[in-house]
Formats: sequence, structure tokens, C-alpha cells
Amino acid sequence: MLGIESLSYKESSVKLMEAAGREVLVLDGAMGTMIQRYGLSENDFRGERYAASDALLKGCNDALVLTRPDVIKDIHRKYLEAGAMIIETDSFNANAVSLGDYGLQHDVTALNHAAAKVAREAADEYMTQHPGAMRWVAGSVGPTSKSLTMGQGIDDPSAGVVDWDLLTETYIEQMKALIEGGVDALLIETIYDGLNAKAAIWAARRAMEIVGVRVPLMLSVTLTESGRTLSGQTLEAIIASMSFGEPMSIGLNCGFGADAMMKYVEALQPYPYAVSVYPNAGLPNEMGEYDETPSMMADKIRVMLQRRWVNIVGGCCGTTPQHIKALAELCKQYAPRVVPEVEPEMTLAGLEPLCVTPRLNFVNVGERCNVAGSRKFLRLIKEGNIDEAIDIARNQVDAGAQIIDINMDDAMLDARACMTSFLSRIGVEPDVARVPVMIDSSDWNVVIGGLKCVQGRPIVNSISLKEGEESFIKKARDIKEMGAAVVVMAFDEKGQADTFERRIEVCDRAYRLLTGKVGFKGCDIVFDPNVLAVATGIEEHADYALDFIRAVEWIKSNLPGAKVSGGVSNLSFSFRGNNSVREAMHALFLYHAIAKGMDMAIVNAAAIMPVDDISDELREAIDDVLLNRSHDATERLVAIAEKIKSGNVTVAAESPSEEPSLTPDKRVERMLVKGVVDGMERNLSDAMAMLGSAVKVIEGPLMAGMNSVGEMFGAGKMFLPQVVKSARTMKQAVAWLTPFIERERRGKVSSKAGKMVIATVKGDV
Ligand code: THG
Repeated sequence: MLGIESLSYKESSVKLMEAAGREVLVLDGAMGTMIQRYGLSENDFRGERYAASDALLKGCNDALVLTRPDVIKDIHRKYLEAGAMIIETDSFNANAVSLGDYGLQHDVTALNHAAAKVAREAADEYMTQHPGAMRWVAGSVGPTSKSLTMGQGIDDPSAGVVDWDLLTETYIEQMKALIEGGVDALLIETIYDGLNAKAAIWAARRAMEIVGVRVPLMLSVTLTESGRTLSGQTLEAIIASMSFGEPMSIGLNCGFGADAMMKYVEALQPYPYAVSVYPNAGLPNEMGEYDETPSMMADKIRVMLQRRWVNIVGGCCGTTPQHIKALAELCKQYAPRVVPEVEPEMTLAGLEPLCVTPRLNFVNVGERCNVAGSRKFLRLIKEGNIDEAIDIARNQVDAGAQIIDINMDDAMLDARACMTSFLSRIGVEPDVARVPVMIDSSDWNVVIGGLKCVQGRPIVNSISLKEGEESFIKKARDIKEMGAAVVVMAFDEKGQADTFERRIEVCDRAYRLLTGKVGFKGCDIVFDPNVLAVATGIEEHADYALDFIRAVEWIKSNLPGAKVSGGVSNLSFSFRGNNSVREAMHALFLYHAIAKGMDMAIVNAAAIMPVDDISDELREAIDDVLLNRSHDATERLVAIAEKIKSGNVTVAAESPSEEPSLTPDKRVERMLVKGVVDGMERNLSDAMAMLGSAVKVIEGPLMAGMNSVGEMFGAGKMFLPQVVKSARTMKQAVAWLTPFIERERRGKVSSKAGKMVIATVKGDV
């Protein structure tokens, strides 16, 4: 391994990581609250160094490490005496973006060196005076006041552009100086934007490489009252975004006090990191003061300790050495949380997480935000009609797309600019940004540009061995270090793999390189063994689909954790213009490939057809093509396709709402399964007449329909988009029946309603 993996941790850092498993570690309290107590003047903040500064520096706490180091050291000492085991450097805002407010952006290195030095001295002196006691220094790294995610969505050039490159540059300078100054850990805290956090983590790892010293990362998130970050991510989503940092701890700070944190501390329990929590001293009062006393705060933290939920405890805004003293006494009485070991799983994220487990059955990636795959999307991008282009993304998510693929590769476009601006815009559209993105480009420059503006955990689509191992490894490393998962196309120096043997040969080689040389986890690799067009009339293409399906099976049983994906619409290029045949081909192809373990596919989420809707004749013909079962398979499929085009053969059976052979209840059931809304009211009314009540319509055909949707989903015959459609139909049917149900209920003389408890599981669709 190269880069950060080759560095070993500092000795004191190793002790810190061990200690977190042995005892509850106490972190210090607020710096700002303490500084206020010293009643410092403008001149104290300026000192000699900044005497000539144009800006007023009062309030620039980070300057004091150079201008009043005695004060900062005194504060560190007080926290150590109160029982803090880890003290934080006074460097929360010591980066160029934040220091720019005071005109001190040129002094990042000196300030961070001094911040580390003064904390280091205080900790070392304490250890000398208390032999046997270990005390640690954590370098504090704040988020800056500029949100990369929210800032970039706003088209206001005058706002001053803070982007990934600028932020990482100053973060590297800051963290390099902190590490050189001797910190034992880096504490990236008050995280409110996943993209800022990713930039900080990326920079931390570069800073470690530059200095040649590895220290553990401690990550601490601040949630709003909604339980999400300010930029909209759930806790699970932001953890997925940050996990590439391989943190020692993840936790919560600031926020709304210890009470409000309780349920989120619980949510941290399943993760394989130490858990830290350092709340404010309650909520600020009207004067902006925090009035939670040390014992009040300790009582709340006690509950977390009793449940063995935490490894590191401390204080944020408003806390004082008295608070830390109370916490330190408390922590002595409890054992720390046991950090669980977990089986790694691919977790992607937008604003919400997407854990790609076999439980999901199959993940569909929306294909329509692709300038090469949708004429409409290309036109909108060319016209600069971003709003309508975003509608295409939104429609896919509405139709059930769980990830959206985005591709701007067109010779007439500045693909990098289109990619970054589109990603930035959808990043602030909550109903689109909910899902992770797949950054699709064959231009590396576009991929990197895209990665720099996504706050969630995306997948890069794609890399391959086309240009040899060196470039493959370099790109893979960059992707891993930016926190993304990866799609690998089965392509090497010899070209595109198009037989079973070539497909598995290339995937196997890529897997060895990624897991062995780059440090990728198997579960974060997605192989794409090339979905190629079949029924082209060319003999060499006859095994394309079958070999793909065989390759899926081989990859799933030979490359641990690896996922398989493919661009399904490629399959049917020879039937362009005949969407019903294309959709039937896609559905059957997916049916076979998913049965062998295919995990995801790039599809038109709005147009996946249930396999059982395909007429027997068409299904037989398509299967013959896909599985290469007969020599005249293509000819027969072409012939049927012609008939379908001219309207002689239907793809699906009759529309269930009209089918005369069915009784009304059966019609309702079938309509629900197919998600058909047209004609529903008439059929509901007929079914009600037939069954005698609205409740019976729900309990009978509607429930039966939902059950078969569930069964078909489980059997891989139906996918999320169709389930969503059925669920919508159900909702509409119930809404239509509700007034009748109420009337029926009122009609009953004395109906004693019992109590009913219903429940669902987290993540239920
Ligand atoms: N593997 C990976 N990524 C991919 C592909 C793949 N990305 C691109 C592509 N292939 C998958 N996406 C599409 C998107 C659209 C179509 C096919 C594949 C498509 N579009 C219609 C057509 O060309 O007939 C256009 C319809 C329209 O203009 O509206 O078929 O294989 N990793």
C-alpha cells in the first residue's frame, strides 16, 4: 500500500485509541466561554504581532495563541486540573477562510503551530506533575462559516467562491501545522455540511502524508432540531459520507444540549467507531447564556453512561471546568461502550443513506440524466434550462430510482462545468438530493470535478484497465481518498471484454489490484461486465447476454463483497423505436441476471415492466435471444417486434380495468398489482356493490393485490418503481373508499373499536 496506509500511528495516538476502549475518556469544555472570563481587550488580541492590523481583532480567539499564549495555557491547565484527559487546541477557526474575516489568512501555519505548542506544553507539564497519567492533545478543526454544499447552489459570484480546492488547501496548511506541533489526534468538529467534512478529512489525510505521521481522526457532527445536518443530511447519511476517513471516533457536539442528543447517540451505537458526545450546557437563554449547571448536565450524561453508549465525553458551548469536573467524576464510575465489529457493507448516501445489501434485492439507477442517453436531457443542458433538467432527475426519483446516473459527455459541452453545476444544483433540491449520485464520465477530469461538489457518498462510473495498471491504480486511489465507491468496466489494454472468459479475467484482475494495492473494500467495488446489444443479426453477438449473466454468477461467487451492475438499455439498441419490445427485453434480462445475483442496473426507472405482463409468445422469443437457445431466435423476435409495432400483438395482456372475463374484485386486484389508476373508481364502485362494503374491498382485493406485490418483489419479478406505483394506486383507492367506510361506520349502532397497534421497520418502503 502507498500513501496514508503505509504510515504508522504515533505512539501516543496508539495509546489514545487503546484507552478509548478501556475507560470513558474526558474531553475538555468550551474555549470561548473561558476566554470571555479574562476580560481581554482589543490590545490583548492584537499583541505585538498584529498591532498594525486594519481589522478589529477582539473576538478572534484563535489569535490569542500568539498574542496571549499565557491565557490559553491557563485555560488548558484548568481543564486538565478539572479532569480532562484530552484537551483541544485553540484553533477552531485557524483556517484561511475563517481568518479572512480578520485579515489574518496569511498566518495559518504560525497560528496552528502555536496552538498545538501551547496545548502540548500544558498537557506535558501535567503529565510530568502526575506521573502515570496520560493526557492527549486534539487539534481542533472547525467547519468554517462557508458551506460548500449550500454556497455552491447559489449563483451569486459576489458571494466569494469557497470551493473544495480552496478549502482543502487551507485545511492542509492548518492540519500540517497542528501535526508538526505535536497533536495526538485531529478533531474535525461541529460538522454541519458533509462536503466540508469530506474536504477536511481528505486534507487531514494529505497533511499526514506530507508530515509522515499518522494521527487518529475524531469526527463530531452537529445536528439541527430536525435531526439532520444544516445541509440536510441524516446522521446515517453523513456517516456514510465520512467513513472513508477511517475515524477513531464519531460523535455529536454543540446542538441543543444533552437531552436532545439522546436518540442520536443511540443511533450511533451500531457503528464500528468509538462514540463521542460533548453537548452545550443546555439551550442558550434570551441573553445567549447557557444555564445548565454541572450537575444538571452530568445527570443527563449519566443516562448515556448507564446504557454504555459512549467512549468520550466532554463539553461544548457554555461548559466550564466545573462542568468537566462533574463529568470526569461521573465517567470514572462507568465502563465505556464496547465498539462493535461489523461486516462491511456498501453504504452510499445522498441526504439519506442507501445501504446496498442483498436485502434490497436490486437497486435501480436512473439513466435519464445522461446527455448521450436522452435527447431531451441533452437539449435542456445545451439550452441551459437547468430547472427542467432537474425535473428529469426529480421524475426519476419519484418513479423509484434509488441512485441517479449523471453523464455530461458530449463533444459540444464543457462536460466538467456542466457536471459540477448540475451536481451543485441538484445538491440543494431536497427531493432529488435524497438519493446518491453516480458520476458517469469517461473523462477523468469530469469525474474529479464531480466528486468535489457532492456532499453524499457517490459512485464513480467508471474506471477500467484500458490504459493499464498504473493509471487504473492512481484513479482508484483518488476515488477511495475522496470517499466514493467505484464502478469498474470490464475493459483492459486488449479492449472490451465480450466473452465470458474475458469478462471474468478482467474483473478478477481488477479486483486483485483494488483490494490488494489500493485498499478498496470488496463491497465498495461494482463490476460492470458490459451489457452489449443482442439480436443484432451478427453471429458473434449471440452469446452477449448469456455470457453477461454467467459472468454475474461468477463474480458473485468468486470476488467477495463485489457488486455487479450494467447499463440495461444498451441491450436492446437494435430495437430502437420499439419501446414495448425494448422494455420487455430489459425486464427479462434483469429477471435472469438478478437471479444470479446482479445487484444494480442503470435503467429507465419509470419504464420497468413486470415480467408477468409479457405475453407468453414474446417472452419465449426474448428468452431464446437472451439465452441463445435457438439459431433463429433473432429472426423470430424481429418478426414479433414488427407485429407489435403494427399493433397485431400486445406486449401485455388486456388492460385489467376493462377485462370482461374478470369479476370487479379481481379487476381491482389486478389494477392494484399493475399500478393502474385509470378506471379505478368505476371498478371500486362495482366491487363494493359485489362485496357489500368498502371495508371488504380493502380487506379483500386490495389486500390480496398488495400481498402479491410483496411476493413478486421478493421473487425478483417486480422492482421498486412498480412497487411505488402500486402503493400510489393503493393510496388513491383507499382515499376514494374512505368516505364510504366512514358512512358504514356511522351506520353501525354501537361499534366498540378496539385498539390496534401497527408497526413497521426503519427503512421500510
Ligand atoms: N455501463 C455503465 N455506465 C453506462 C452504461 C453502461 N452509462 C451509460 C449507459 N451505458 C447507460 N445509460 C443509458 C441511457 C439511455 C439509453 C441507454 C443507456 C437509451 N436511450 C435512448 C436510446 O438511445 O434509444 C434514448 C431515448 C431518448 O432520447 O429519450 O437507450 O453500460 N457503467
